[in-house]
Amino acid sequence: MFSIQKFVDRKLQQDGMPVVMGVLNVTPDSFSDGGRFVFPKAVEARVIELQAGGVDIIDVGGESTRPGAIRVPLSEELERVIPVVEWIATRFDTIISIDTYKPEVMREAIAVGVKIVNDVNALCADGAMDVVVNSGVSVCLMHKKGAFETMQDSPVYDDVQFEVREFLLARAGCCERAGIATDKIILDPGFGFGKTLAHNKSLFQGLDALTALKYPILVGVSRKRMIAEILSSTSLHGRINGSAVAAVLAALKGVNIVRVHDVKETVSALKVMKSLM
Ligand code: 8Y4
Repeated sequence: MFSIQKFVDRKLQQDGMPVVMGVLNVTPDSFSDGGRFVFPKAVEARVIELQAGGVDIIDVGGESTRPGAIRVPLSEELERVIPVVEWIATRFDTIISIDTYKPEVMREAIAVGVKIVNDVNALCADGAMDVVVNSGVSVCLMHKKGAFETMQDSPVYDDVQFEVREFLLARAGCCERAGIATDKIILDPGFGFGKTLAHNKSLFQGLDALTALKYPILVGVSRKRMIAEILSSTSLHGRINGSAVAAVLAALKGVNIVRVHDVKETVSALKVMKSLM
């Protein structure tokens, strides 16, 4: 059975760099011209782009978890992501993760080939933990503060590094007691999820304390508002370059998995890092 710990260890040993998780958004607005969902052509093109860029894990998501995004009913999320997961799994041997917090979506996605559940809600939904325990897949537990709708309304922490680390270790402990193997748990500080730029900076600086733990660490900063805020620019070009720099810095801090939109650019940056460091 697939173990994310073994996967990241092998990647580091063979290529000297972290695992690259590429984002595959399956939402009508990301793949259509005016609301009409286009499959498989647009999805196929994106998967081929991710493959050509050197992706290790494809993260399939059908509901935007951005602050203020519209929630998607279960039936629609299933209709969006399950055919896509099945399609990728039958054509490529790339590891697939499913970005969802809904146990029903997890279960159906696992049935068609998903090996990692990427849950921004850290398996807190009723039944979510059971699905992962019973299927033996790996899981990414992410920290977020507050509910999706309100998490960016001036979040406050006493000590953001401490609070995030304690939350993640508590969730990992819960998962292990429920029967999830240690080598199948990924931790993620959740950049931008209930955090100001100052919180995100503090968490990034404190990444060493997370990578010293026994779990693989995943970082997702790609194209996020924190990058735009640092650059005082929302241009795509700036966000792509800024994100690649952040991925390299995360790798130098020992981060095992980077979740990115721009796989080709990230892999190039990591190759330069590996060669020169
Ligand atoms: C432009 C495009 C600007 C996308 C912002 C965004 C994480 C995650 C997301 C993360 C893990 C996003 C699903 C937010 N972020 N999963 N998911 N870690 N594990 N925003 O940081 O990409 S969605």
